[in-house]
Amino acid sequence: MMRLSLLVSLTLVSLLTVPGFAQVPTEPVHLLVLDVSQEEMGALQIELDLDLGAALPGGGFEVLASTGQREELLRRGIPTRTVTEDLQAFYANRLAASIKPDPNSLSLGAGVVPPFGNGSLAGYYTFNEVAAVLDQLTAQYPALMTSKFSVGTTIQGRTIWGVKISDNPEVDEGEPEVRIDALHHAREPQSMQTLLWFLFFLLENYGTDPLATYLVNEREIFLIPVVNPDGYVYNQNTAPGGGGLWRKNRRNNGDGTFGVDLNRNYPSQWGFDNSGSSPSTSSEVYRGTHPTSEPEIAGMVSFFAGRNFRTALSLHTYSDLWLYPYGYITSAPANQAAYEEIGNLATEVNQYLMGSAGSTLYTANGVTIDHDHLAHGTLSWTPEIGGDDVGFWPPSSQIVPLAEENLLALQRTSLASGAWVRATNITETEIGDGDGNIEAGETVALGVTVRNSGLSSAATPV
Ligand code: 0X9
Ligand code: CA
Ligand code: ZN
Ligand code: CA
Repeated sequence: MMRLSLLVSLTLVSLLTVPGFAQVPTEPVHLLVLDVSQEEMGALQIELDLDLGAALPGGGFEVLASTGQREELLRRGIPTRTVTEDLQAFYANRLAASIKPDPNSLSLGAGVVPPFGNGSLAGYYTFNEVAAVLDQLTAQYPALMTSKFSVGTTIQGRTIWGVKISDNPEVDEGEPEVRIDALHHAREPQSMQTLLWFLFFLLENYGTDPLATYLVNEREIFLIPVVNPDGYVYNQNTAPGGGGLWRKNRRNNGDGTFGVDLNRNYPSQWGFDNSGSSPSTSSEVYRGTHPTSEPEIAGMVSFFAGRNFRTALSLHTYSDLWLYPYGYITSAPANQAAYEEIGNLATEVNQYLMGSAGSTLYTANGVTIDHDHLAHGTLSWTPEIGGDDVGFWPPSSQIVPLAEENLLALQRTSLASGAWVRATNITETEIGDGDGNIEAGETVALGVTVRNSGLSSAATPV
């Protein structure tokens, strides 16, 4: 009996080894909670090459660790609790049991193939499906959206696609520019789904919804749904049912290890210190050999330099956070008040915790938000979409709700790239007998206070 089950599992293992993918992860990783301070976490991350998943709202950190790393943590007496054994298998099983949204009841994205939330990667779009969806949308809405264009080419030769949404999309009309990107980290597909949900909102509601119409007419919205195609396709191939945990790109580091963390490779403050960013090739936060060493980031950096983004979002998952600069140190920039004002308005629906990245999460250098801020003065946030209940691969049934809870935030961040005049207070003064009722023939004076929460000036009268 024992022998038979051993044989069966050996056969399964060899069936699961996909030819042509030498890097199929053999060692399972587990999800642990470490009850440590931010400083201890920073040190452990670098010392033990720990893979940080999330910061917990009540304190402590979720980390992804191999069996060997877990043993080392326990040996050192670090307060360690295992939440999930073999996280990739857990995600894959949960996805297999989850129900995809019914295309007939989708409020957005029902008309494309495959419909939103019905991608072939457990509901998530594959890299090729993202490109196919962009092509379908350009064909359907040529007056509102450009054809997909290249922002750069990856090490494996894939194109990083961008699109621009605006009226007269092929013309640079000088309208305020905003950028939203997603999937720097290959295991964070909900970032890409959230970005595309906003794209569907703009296109499908243009001409009927006043906000969609205004944003398309008065802004130039640049979207880059997959910054790390090589890493994402690696997850597709190694975990076709979803749940792949690869994070970095797929650079061959030449020493048996693969990958550079694309959110450590930006040139601003690159390698400032070894907190949250590592010079070690095997680290999940390996920053590369030099600033902008990765073609993905070289493409992003030159794209930013050629545009004038006033606001930007670089979407990640997960932890329910809304992070602004600085990332590389714990202090905040001089224009923190503007970050707070726009960030507070953005998070009104999702209620994500907002703060500077270095103080709220952990310090890390060479990150997107710091490059936006330091090199271009772009007001830039890194949202961490979703709670620790959903993790990196939320159930397929959560793809729409998580995208929807962030829709207002993407809309408002886009509004803020230009003038954004909002009524903040309305007063009524009855000119009459003062009894609080407007009797026939009486007049009420309305006083409206408006505030420009955006980044450009507006003409008066408003
Ligand atoms: O570590 C990251 O790159 C981001 N978190 S994730 O879990 N998606 O990997 C956060 C980056 C925010 N910036 C800093 N913390 N400095
Ligand atoms: Ca335009
Ligand atoms: Zn991330
Ligand atoms: Ca004025």
